[in-house]
Amino acid sequence: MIRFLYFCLIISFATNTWAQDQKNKPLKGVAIAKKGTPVLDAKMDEIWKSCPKYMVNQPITESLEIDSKDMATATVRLLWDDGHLYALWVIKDSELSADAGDDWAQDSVELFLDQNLARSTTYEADDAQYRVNYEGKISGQGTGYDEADIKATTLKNKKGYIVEMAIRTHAADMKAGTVMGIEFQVNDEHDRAQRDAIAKWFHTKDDSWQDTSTFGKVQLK
Ligand SMILES: [Ca+2]
Ligand SMILES: [Ca+2]
Ligand SMILES: [Ca+2]
Repeated sequence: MIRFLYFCLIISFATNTWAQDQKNKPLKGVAIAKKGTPVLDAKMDEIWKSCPKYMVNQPITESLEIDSKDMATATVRLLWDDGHLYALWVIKDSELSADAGDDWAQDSVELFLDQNLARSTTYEADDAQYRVNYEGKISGQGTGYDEADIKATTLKNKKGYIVEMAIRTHAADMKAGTVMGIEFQVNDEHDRAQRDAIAKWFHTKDDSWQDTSTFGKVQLK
């Protein structure tokens, strides 16, 4: 009898632990942004250290011109406050270059944002693509893109570079619980003046620049 009760206890404990693990497990394609305001200096503020980080390391196969193990990858952390979404990128890139003529072909990171989560297949007035190259040059596209909405700083290091960016939001209700569409991308110019690899966080096709329907999501916490 005692053995049976002990057995039941173990099963119950295992089931609860499993349920708890499932509850705490991050949902694929859903990023969490904590509330906080970092200093935009390309250095990791204390608050960043407590944020979950997301891997931008999935190659777009048809755009891969180099071995995927040589491809630039990144981790991204997110914060938000009343008027902004912030992203801290730590990029691993062994060969830094901005020799390519097109901004999107230079060593750079891109954040795609669908502020009203309409998931439209074309860009609407709230949708934009924000890009920062490793030297801190800002560019972007999309119906909702305004260069005045983005500020960023960058710093090179031994393994690659860091980008800390602030995006001024205008179409999202910035409060806990709000969800926006989001995607992250790293462009890698490797050894020629052209883009040799694209790494992404969630959707592994090169169409986030024109279609918001396949973005992942960010939830403000
Ligand atoms: Ca900082
Ligand atoms: Ca939208
Ligand atoms: Ca590179």
